[in-house]
Amino acid sequence: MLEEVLEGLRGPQKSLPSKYFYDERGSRLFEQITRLKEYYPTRTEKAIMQQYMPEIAECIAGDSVLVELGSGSSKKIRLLLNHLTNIAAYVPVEISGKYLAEVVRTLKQDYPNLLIKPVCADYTKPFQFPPIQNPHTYYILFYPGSTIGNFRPCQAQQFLETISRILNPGGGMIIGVDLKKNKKIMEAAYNDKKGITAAFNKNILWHLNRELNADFNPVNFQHKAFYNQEEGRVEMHLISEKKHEVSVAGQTFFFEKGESIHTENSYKYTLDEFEKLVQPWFQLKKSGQMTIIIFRCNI
Ligand code: AVI
Repeated sequence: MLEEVLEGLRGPQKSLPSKYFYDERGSRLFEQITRLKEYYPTRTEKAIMQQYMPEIAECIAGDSVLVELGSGSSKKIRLLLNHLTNIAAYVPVEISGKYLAEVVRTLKQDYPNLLIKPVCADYTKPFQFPPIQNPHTYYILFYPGSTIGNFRPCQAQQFLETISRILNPGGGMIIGVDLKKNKKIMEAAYNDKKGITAAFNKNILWHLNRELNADFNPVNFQHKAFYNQEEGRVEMHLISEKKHEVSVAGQTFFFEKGESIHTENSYKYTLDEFEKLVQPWFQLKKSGQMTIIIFRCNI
């Protein structure tokens, strides 16, 4: 974490890896974001999943292991679990350990017959996959929420390549991706009136203060989010309100008034662009090898 953070703050455009939003408080704030009126992706994706669940469930063999990377509240997986019998196991992978433990506790109560093998890990790095005692043939990756949009397209391709090597033939991926749409709708989703997204953005600084002995004062920064048309992404930044300095693990960083820390990219795709992105590794229709189901996250 320290290395990544220092590297990001040393660049001419200061930046922080967006995965560090998600400590316990950050995960809760994100949960609140998903319920906001302005934040359309979650409810839209849920509606699509509900509508097409019988077709989706049909594509998943009974002895599959469901793997969810960045499982968070594990709410959407319930839609799948409710439609599937005889799943070999569910493997939620989540960076925030406390949150994961809490979520798994309630899942176990609600699905007493399901084998749940939680993994507390940063899934962007190699991690130990747990042994699955139940017989199983296929791995199905569940990757909803347009989280793929938080990678740069070249990183997304590397990620897809890694995934395709892990999934045995016959395995597959259920992925959610937010499509390009009206700029106003996209910008409103990241600038909610209640200020929850602003609190979520600033939470990364509290996280660094705690974990890396930093002394950011979040009051000195303002939340900014906008759609960058050229890059096809919503960007989130924290803008320094005044000239000041901050110490991180004993190293000093200078901020000018108005200088930004780039904290997140959320890429939006057209369906064509997304097809091109996944094409080297995944087929879009069910085939003997691999299945990918694209959820159209449209308003
Ligand atoms: C998790 N990820 C897909 C969210 C997004 O829309 O990029 C994170 C988020 N950032 C601000 N609001 C939500």
